Amino acid sequence: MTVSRRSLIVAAGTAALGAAVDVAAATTPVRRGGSGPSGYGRRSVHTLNGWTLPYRMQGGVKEFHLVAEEVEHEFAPGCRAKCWGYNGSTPGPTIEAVEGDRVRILVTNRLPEPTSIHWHGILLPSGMDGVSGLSQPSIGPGETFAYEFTLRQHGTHMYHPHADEMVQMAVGMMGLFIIHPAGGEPEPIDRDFAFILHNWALHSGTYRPDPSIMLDFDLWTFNSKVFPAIEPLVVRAGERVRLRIGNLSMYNHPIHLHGHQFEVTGSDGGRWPRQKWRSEVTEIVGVGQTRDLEFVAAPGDWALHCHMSHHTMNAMGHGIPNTLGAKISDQDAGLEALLPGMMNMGSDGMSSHQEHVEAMGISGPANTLPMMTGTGPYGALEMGGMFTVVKVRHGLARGDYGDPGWYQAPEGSVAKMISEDPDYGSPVRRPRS
Ligand SMILES: [Cu+2]
Repeated sequence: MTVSRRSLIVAAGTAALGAAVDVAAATTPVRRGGSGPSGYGRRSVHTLNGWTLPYRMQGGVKEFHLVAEEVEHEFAPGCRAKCWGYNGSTPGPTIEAVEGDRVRILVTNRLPEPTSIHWHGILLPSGMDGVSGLSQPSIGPGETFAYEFTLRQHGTHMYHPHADEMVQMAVGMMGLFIIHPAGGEPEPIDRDFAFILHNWALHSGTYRPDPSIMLDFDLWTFNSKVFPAIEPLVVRAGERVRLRIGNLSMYNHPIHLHGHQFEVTGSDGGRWPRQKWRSEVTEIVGVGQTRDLEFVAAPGDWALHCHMSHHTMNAMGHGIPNTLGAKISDQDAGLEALLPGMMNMGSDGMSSHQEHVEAMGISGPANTLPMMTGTGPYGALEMGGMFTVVKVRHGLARGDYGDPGWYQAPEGSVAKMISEDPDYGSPVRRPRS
């Protein structure tokens, strides 16, 4: 049975936050693709590559239904895996509600092992905290548990299992839990984006993330997607934008935005008082933390990425000999005899990697993305992993998130070549000692 759009909560974009409409009971949990309006109109969070879970009103309680289950997931075209998530996706759907709401969250376990859900950062009775064995019995396979509590705060929060946590999180079980302030935003937000940082050990040629890996991951993701599959953040010039970023990976990630100084305005602890805001261009989102970043958008195409350079690459080998600067081309013939098809790389830097993969059509191992990829209006981007583009344009309609293509820079405002002579000019060098 599919849930019709009408059976979901529908509130006009102009409706006050928190104004809920009772609807006909829907008895089936909503899977990805069956998503409808979240009920918060324009103020709704835009989950990158994701969706908001609809709810239904049951006697004054907002009732949500999560299903923990295996999902088929695509990190980017050419790389798929069997992951675990909620309601057909990893991360699971975003839960949105309003400070003061009473919420009931049904959790059905369709995994082969017990699970539970911890509501990360949310103030609630101890018995609703979701720690298997400590605050509740585990939810066994096939069972449905009900969590119910009243939201006494606002802010950017998360949910994840607290049962066999290392395995269940490593294979994708997590989601965002956004609580809007009861009185609306003191500073109106025009576009409110949300994503979770994560890492995955999906070894070349395999289709199941490996939960045993602690450091050397293959994929670094925003909402379980890598560049170039992470959707761009489309914004109208002059709009106030918030990025809500959570981290349930195994690393801290310095998230860097080009072209703007953003203000860090909130965290798991809600929206900070104005005197605590600070101006940054890079903000470390630590493991288990969330951060809210706000800025007024300036026109252009602006990179948004993790500043750990390995985290903006896709699958790569570790522990291989460093050939940078080595003269090994004379050895090629001999090596070719020993290793047919072998091609040495990296002695002049790695830039040729993307060219080799794309122009020369060299395919890597099965189900493995090239280390760096993507082409912009001026050539190869040589990126992967935690990288996407904030596309700010004049004249977009409110609520239009459609990809506007590449930025048309005004005449004379793009860096350009002025000489092809390596001896050009008289640059000052530090004297040799
Ligand atoms: Cu990172």
